[in-house]
Amino acid sequence: MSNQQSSEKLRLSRRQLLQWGLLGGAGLAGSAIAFQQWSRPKPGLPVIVPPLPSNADAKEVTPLTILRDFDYGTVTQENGRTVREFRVEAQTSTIKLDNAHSFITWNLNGRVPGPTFRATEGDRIRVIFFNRAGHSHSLHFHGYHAANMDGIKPIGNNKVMIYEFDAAPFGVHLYHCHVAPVTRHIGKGLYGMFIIDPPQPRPPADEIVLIMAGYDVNNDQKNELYAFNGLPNYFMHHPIPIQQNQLVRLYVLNMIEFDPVATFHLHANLFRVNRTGRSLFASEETDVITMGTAERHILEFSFGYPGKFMFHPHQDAIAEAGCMGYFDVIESAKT
Ligand SMILES: [Cu+2]
Repeated sequence: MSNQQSSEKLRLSRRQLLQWGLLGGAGLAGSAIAFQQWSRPKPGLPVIVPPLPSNADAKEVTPLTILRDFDYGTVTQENGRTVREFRVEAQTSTIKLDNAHSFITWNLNGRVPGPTFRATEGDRIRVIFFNRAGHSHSLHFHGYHAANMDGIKPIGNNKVMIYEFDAAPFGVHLYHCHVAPVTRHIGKGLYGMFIIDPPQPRPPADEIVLIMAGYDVNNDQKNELYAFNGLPNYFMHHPIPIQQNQLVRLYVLNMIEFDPVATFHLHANLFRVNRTGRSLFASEETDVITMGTAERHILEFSFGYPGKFMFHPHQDAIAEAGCMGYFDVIESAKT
């Protein structure tokens, strides 16, 4: 092989590696390289998002509709930069957790979890927070912001607060009420996810939000019921349709109070873990990841086999009390 051929080969492989996102990610181990390579979607193929089951009413907010519902706010340009304005209202409302339990929630815009706010790093975020819940509440965002925007000051009933800050750093974040006792304010539903996309978007994928939470239904500082996206056992009876061989990007958040940790486990597969979404690359591959309260990650996977596959925390007592669901992998047509 001539020197020219050899350098061309090297250049091509460098280009290919760059394409796969493997150069510049310092410290990636050999095994990381192997699964990074495998995880890339085939270029040019559209992302297939199977429709939700026909019985899901588009107007009704359910754990299924929350999955892929991203609130990008009202976008304006101010002095040459993108401003995203979110108008939200703290409310008090009752939801039916199961046949035996109605539960009074404190929530945003009538839903538990609250809206999934989404922005790109560097956008200006303006959250106009109306408190009509009957109690003092606040919105505390994770991420960078000034002290007076930290959301620890209670906002009284019928008061308004405007939280404003730059969206940074990119990653998967969260917000929640920070009024004491925080266990109670979060446990009653005042929390949600806040996704900040990197300036260069992640590759196309079917993007899904799953938030784990617990319900202390008798005020004994313990959870009696647990849920993904607000309702116990919902995804057991309404499996999440995903497409075979489709890259799924799961944004997962643990908002369970009282229990120190919960894991997330996926059946018959492994997922690539991007901790807090703070990288463009995954750092490990596993099928169970341990998450303390407020920890959140991006988990990427695709299913090679069609059929129904469970996901749940491997604290099986938590899973059996409602934090349990299925993916329904729809078979792709053979090409
Ligand atoms: Cu609160």
